[in-house]
Amino acid sequence: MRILHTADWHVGRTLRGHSRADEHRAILDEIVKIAEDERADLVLVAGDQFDRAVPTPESEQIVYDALLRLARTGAQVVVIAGNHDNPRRLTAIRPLLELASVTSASYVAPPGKGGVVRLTTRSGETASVALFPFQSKRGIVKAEALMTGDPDDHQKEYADRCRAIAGVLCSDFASDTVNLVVGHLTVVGAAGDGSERTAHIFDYYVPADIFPAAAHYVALGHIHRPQKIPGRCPIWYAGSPFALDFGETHGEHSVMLIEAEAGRPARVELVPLKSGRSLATIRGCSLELEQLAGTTGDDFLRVYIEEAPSPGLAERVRDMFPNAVDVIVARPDQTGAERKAIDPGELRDPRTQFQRYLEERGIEGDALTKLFAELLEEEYASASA
Ligand SMILES: [Mn+2]
Repeated sequence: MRILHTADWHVGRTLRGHSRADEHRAILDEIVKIAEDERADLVLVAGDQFDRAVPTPESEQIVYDALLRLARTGAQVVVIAGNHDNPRRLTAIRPLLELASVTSASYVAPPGKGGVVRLTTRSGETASVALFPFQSKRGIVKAEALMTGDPDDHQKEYADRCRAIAGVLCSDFASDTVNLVVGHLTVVGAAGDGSERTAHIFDYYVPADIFPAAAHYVALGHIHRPQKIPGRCPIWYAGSPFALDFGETHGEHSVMLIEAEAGRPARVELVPLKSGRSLATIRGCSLELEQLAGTTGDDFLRVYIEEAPSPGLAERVRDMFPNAVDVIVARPDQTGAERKAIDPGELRDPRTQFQRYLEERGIEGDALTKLFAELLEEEYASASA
């Protein structure tokens, strides 16, 4: 049986207000094409299909279209809720997804109640798939307990309960089926993905050994950098399909392809994805930046301008780099710019105060000083009228 594992699409994510919908369409096209070309029998989508709990109609269209196209390749499709997805929305659409042979799970459930599904693929083989959608710590550790006691105890309680859940879900893994887990959670051993949003991700985690040796493969979502987690069976994060923010410039984006057969170890292959635009950071004074203009392709850019701020500087740099989404004026450290002793008499004049402020901040401000003086004149004029 051939299995394709993907996760963390985050459809609807924008970059400083720039839509990424076209990139999402392109990357999901690429994933559907891989499923087709590789004749995947089973596609596992391990959570965070959406970026937010209340997706736009455009995001819904992109996600559901992708799921349906994956199903139309002839593969069985399994999708679980991640922490960014709204589990109730996924539950609401579940009967419609079922019509298209897309199996979904919003919450952890006992094996007989949707927690484990048995799917027979077009190759005639049977897969037993344990579903471990995202569980908030509140779903595992009682709210009341969270208010009191030691956070380390809560972590242990969370890990212990997740272990118990995994134990029950994986208890009927048999020797004549391909045994799989799809989960959205943090498994220790996972290196940080450098994402700007990792802070809340790394609060609760489980050890890799909650997954049994009887599993052919554990398909994870939640960490955005593709990686193998050492454990008793192959455990992988597929990673996000393209760079979602400037913390994710590791450049590794992929889906996983797994070849599995009952009673034999699985073969796992990482397939790189190419459709997403890269995010790059460049820095320098405006002369140095000028040299880089036109060399950055269609990368989204974060630009650090390393010189004293002056009026219109950021705008000029934006003109040089139409794909700049972040322009930050980072003044080089002032050296030897000592603060002059303040003469109180001198500071009585607002123009002098403003001048001093500009000097202190290292801002070249002839035009600004002039404008300030004009504003001040107007103010004086209207005050005396
Ligand atoms: Mn995610």
